Amino acid sequence: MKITQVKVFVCSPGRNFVTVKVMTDEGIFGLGDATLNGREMAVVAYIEEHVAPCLIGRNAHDIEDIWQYLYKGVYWRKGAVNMAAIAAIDMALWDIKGKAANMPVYQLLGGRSRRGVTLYAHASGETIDDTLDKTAEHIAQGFKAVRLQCAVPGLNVTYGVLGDKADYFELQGSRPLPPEEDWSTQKYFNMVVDLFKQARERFGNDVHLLHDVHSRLTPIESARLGKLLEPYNLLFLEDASIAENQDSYKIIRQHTTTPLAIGETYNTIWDCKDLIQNQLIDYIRVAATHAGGITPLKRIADFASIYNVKTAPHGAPDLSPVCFAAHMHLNLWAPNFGIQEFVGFGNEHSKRIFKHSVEVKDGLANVSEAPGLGIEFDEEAAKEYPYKRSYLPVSRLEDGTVWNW
Ligand code: GCO
Ligand code: MG
Repeated sequence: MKITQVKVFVCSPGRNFVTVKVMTDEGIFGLGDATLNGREMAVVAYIEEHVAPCLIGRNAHDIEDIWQYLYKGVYWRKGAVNMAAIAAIDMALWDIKGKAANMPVYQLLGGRSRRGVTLYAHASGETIDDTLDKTAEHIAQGFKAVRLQCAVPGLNVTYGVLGDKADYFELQGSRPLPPEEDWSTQKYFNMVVDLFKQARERFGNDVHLLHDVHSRLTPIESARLGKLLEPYNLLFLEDASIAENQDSYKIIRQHTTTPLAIGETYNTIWDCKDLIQNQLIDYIRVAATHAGGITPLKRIADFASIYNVKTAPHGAPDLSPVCFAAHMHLNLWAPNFGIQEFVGFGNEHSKRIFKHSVEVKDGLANVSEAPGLGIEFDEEAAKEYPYKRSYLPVSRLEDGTVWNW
């Protein structure tokens, strides 16, 4: 089965998505997600100019060979733009193989390891009460795990929070230049410990609670937060500190038993090899779209399983439903799957473009038996939502110093 064409689409039904369609001479095509939030057009140019011409005429069944060709052949290796491009091609080829075999992709990966995929929902509020009310709504809907984010009193904007304190990440669409957010670790600490204390008082110990620090703390501050949160039994504390220096997580690990998760920005296994091998984390959050697709995620999951590290794929709204579908198949298969982040299936515009086969019931997700990834993309509808330049925010400390985002 020969690849005849690689098409790239950019649409913005509320936020930008880059979707790749790989066509073959047998009429079967596959879909992939190449969305790199805030740098979308770099990936579009990369695929159209540098990747697509190399694929024409290749056998669409040679997933591994094509992955190695694109990864090793580029010479420069790694990098967010390169790996998002490889990811989209890889997902599309798995989609094609599944359609050709008339099987859902999870069957090709090795079959089902579980009844369904446990999801965690987002509860974000302007006050602790507001956040807890939203948590209660998710629990009432059947979710067994909820991520809690709350506005920090005294700051203008807080990551993950909407309303008057709107977090610019969530409201993509009208940010032609990067907005700026302020940060104070001192003010944050006062709020966050209270948030989880009250959450446990109100909801008891059965529900899983999670929290994303978005890399705002130094390792010793993360260690302190992990210790302070121990009584509230989090499923995990996400992105406590940046781990460009993977050894720095030893500091956090030496001080706390709060489970740690990281990895949503990682492009390859090399970004997390030491974290996994030294058992410095408990959950690895690499996403198919940003780490080269299904092929390397399967490899990372197997490697992580040796060290008791579970998978918890990134599931923010800037990963398209095509990526979510890819994660669903990996999650159904991976013996060491942990939990999947879930923010719903997008707005009404997005739902017109992407038609998926995922069903959610009582906080558990499942795919249909549709062959391939089980996702459809409406090219005509996508044309109604043209690309809009939009950036992620930049974070600064109160004295103006640029900080981690
Ligand atoms: C998450 C993430 C997102 C990211 C976003 C950046 O855990 O869901 O931290 O909120 O900020 O994906 O594009
Ligand atoms: Mg995160």
